[in-house]
Amino acid sequence: MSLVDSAQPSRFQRLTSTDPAAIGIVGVTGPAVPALFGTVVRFETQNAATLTAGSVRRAKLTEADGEIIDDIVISVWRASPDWEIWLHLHGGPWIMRRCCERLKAAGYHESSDESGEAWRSHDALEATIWGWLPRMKTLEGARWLLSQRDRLPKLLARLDGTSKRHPKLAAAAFRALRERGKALEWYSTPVRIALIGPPNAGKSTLANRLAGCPVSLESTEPGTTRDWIEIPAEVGGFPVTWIDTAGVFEATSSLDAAGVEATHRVAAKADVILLVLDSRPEAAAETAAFLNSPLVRLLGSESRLMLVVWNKTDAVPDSARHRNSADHWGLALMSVPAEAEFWLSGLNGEGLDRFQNQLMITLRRYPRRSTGPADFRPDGQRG
Ligand SMILES: Nc1nc2c(ncn2[C@@H]2O[C@H](COP(=O)(O)OP(=O)(O)O)[C@@H](O)[C@H]2O)c(=O)[nH]1
Ligand SMILES: [Mg+2]
Repeated sequence: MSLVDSAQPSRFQRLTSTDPAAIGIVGVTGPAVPALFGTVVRFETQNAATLTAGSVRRAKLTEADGEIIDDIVISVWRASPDWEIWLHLHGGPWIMRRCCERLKAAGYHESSDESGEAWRSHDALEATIWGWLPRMKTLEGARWLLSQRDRLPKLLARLDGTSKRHPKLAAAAFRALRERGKALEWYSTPVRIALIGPPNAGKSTLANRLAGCPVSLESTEPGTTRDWIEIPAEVGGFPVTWIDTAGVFEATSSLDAAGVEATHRVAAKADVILLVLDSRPEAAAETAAFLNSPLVRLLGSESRLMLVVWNKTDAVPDSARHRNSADHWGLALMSVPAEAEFWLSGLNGEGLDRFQNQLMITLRRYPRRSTGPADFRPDGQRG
């Protein structure tokens, strides 16, 4: 369906309502669309010349002075010379209004076509999918979401066709539907994984390796990390935030004590706890002290999902490995599921692939930890 109206070549229209929704889409059309790039809309790396029909790009919606109004996604329905693009905003009346003001200042007219007929027809499913797109934190998530345009109707048709005659098939289809809701959350909300352990266990080295670049200071000096550091990354296409923390030990100085205290706070807010332990026999005393610390006892008593990494395997002879396992440490590690124990070396990367491959499989078996009622919207989605 054509949008082009040669009498009013540069137009935009709000394609979603302006209620305080979490998403908003503004369609923009006209030959002058490229003039918006670099002024109203800025790309980090691409330039407009690389945009073709079907392109989807992250960008910033900006003020004239470059100040960022919103992180957005742009989808290109038609490119040069007769452009049609959609700006996918993080909804909210203020961002929507500011976007429209910026477009007006750039010489665009707001289309008053209430029926929306001049615009590309879009069904409710498609609109919802486009609306969710900016929330996807990884490319894999975006691909998965877009694939639902074809897959979801097929699933619904299966449900419709089988529900009466084949209750078992219908139940499976319902389960598949529910899984999609969960996948949406996993792709849009990074799971927060706190690396917690005694000083010198190799938390910072591991965090840097998982991030793929040095972010955290590593050193043989215990107590190098006193604050915590959040590192956004992805594992198997899912967004995660690794949180490197200060080592937990019986602190004597007030600065060290503040570091341990900060680790307690981080642990309380993390979705998952990754206990990083030094598997070398000479570290056994520190490991024992850490596992008996008030923090680990508290986490154990809360039945928090804990994963264990036995680190520094490169420095442990094979024969000594069996001595370290959650079983061996008994009560302290009772809430560690068997498949959530990993042996690896943050230093040379041994065992890291297996850890990353297994991690999300393990995590998805368990409900995500609620961080309190305030984080949940009435529809059950996380805010
Ligand atoms: N052999 C060996 N040494 C490691 C490994 N990971 C870390 N280290 C060393 O252990 C020391 C402490 O590492 P760091 O990451 O700062 O520990 P953190 O205090 O737990 O953050 C450093 O000298 C690291 O080089 C590992 O997998 N194997
Ligand atoms: Mg550290």
